[in-house]
Amino acid sequence: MGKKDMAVKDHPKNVSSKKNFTIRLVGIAAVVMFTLMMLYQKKDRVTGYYSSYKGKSYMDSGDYIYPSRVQYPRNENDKEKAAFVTLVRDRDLYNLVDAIKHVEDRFNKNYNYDWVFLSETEFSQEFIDVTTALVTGKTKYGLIPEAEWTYPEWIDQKRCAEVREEMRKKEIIFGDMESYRFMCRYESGFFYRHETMDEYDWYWRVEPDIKLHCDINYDIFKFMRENNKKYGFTISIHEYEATIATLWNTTKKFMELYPEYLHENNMLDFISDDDGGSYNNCHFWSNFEIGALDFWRGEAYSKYFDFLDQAGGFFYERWGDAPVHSIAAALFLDRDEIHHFNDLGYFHNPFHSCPVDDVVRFENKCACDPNLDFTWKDFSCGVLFYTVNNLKKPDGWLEHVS
Ligand SMILES: Nc1nc2c(ncn2[C@@H]2O[C@H](COP(=O)(O)OP(=O)(O)OP(=O)(O)O)[C@@H](O)[C@H]2O)c(=O)[nH]1
Ligand SMILES: [Mg+2]
Repeated sequence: MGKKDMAVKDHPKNVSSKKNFTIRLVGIAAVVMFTLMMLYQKKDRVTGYYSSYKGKSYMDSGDYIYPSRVQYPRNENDKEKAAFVTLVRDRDLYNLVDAIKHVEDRFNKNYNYDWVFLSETEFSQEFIDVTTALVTGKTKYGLIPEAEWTYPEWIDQKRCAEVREEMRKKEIIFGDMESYRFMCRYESGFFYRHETMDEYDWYWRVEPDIKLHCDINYDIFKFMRENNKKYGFTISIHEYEATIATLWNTTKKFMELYPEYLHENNMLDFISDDDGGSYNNCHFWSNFEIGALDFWRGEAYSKYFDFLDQAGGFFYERWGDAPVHSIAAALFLDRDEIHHFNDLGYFHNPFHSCPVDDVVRFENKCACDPNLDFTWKDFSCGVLFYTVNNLKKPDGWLEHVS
């Protein structure tokens, strides 16, 4: 190409007309594409074929304002040090298989996290074979040390038996069961110390007979870490008062002794309606938990658990791990470290969590009836959680309060 040709080609007039032509071309292409899209959608409607939800994603915080104040992870290459953990009896294997399959199909088949099974008796080969076949990550089977599934030496076992008999007469739920008490104490103070859990920073507790109603399209452990969350729940509820008669007074004594463990941005207003005078019985339902193990392993919670254990309420009453974990999380964590998963869809008899927001439900292919969602109902503590934390409730939540 000669000097003259170049001069003609680069003349300002030619450059500008070329630019105009390009703009026009892009404009025409956009109109054609839009028309084709409209025709395609129309054709879908007319013939009755609908494809999956393709609208705005609730995970895209720029476009979609609910839920607020969290970011969904983008980089999913490297895994977190995390595992599922299930305390279960060998004989409950076939109540557990469906729960595992739900979690695998809805989440773990894409992430392959490990799964730890714990029990006070050895697991059978059948249990090991069946669960290993179902889990896409590594499976581990832990035997609970005898000392952690029995009465501590300072507990008066005769008094325990009397309490169980009294609770049986009063028909207090699980009140007559000894094994239930060992279970609650173990979930409160020991599962995170089992040697099979040593290599992990995060856990997700799974119980037999639960269901996950929705796909989870992001790495939920990464979500916890990237958003500085330490404790995640799906359902919150009021505890039966008769099972925890002295739990709050014992907790108050602990707070007087160790005021330094109370976080300055704690969530006392979620567990007490009178600034700590009494417990309102609100707790996170601990059959589902996703959390940071370092919180339970840390100084504040370790001291708190030991204090409760000395008081004996796991046996002389029937303290559940749910109120114990919840009170600790509400007092010792920053309130912003606690997260309500409103997008998973969850079932543990008899309550459902089912996103009432259509976008969340459609995007995650939730197979549940939003009218059954427990979150906004009276016996739940969901409304209180959103209110005290100044969180935006989903559109239409008021239609689901009763
Ligand atoms: N290994 C073992 N696990 C137990 C025992 N009792 C309960 N668990 C487990 O502890 C967890 C809680 O027990 P659940 O019986 O589900 O208690 P719950 O959720 O309060 O009550 P329901 O589910 O309504 O029966 C579950 O993961 C059970 O598998 C026990 O004696 N031994
Ligand atoms: Mg259960």
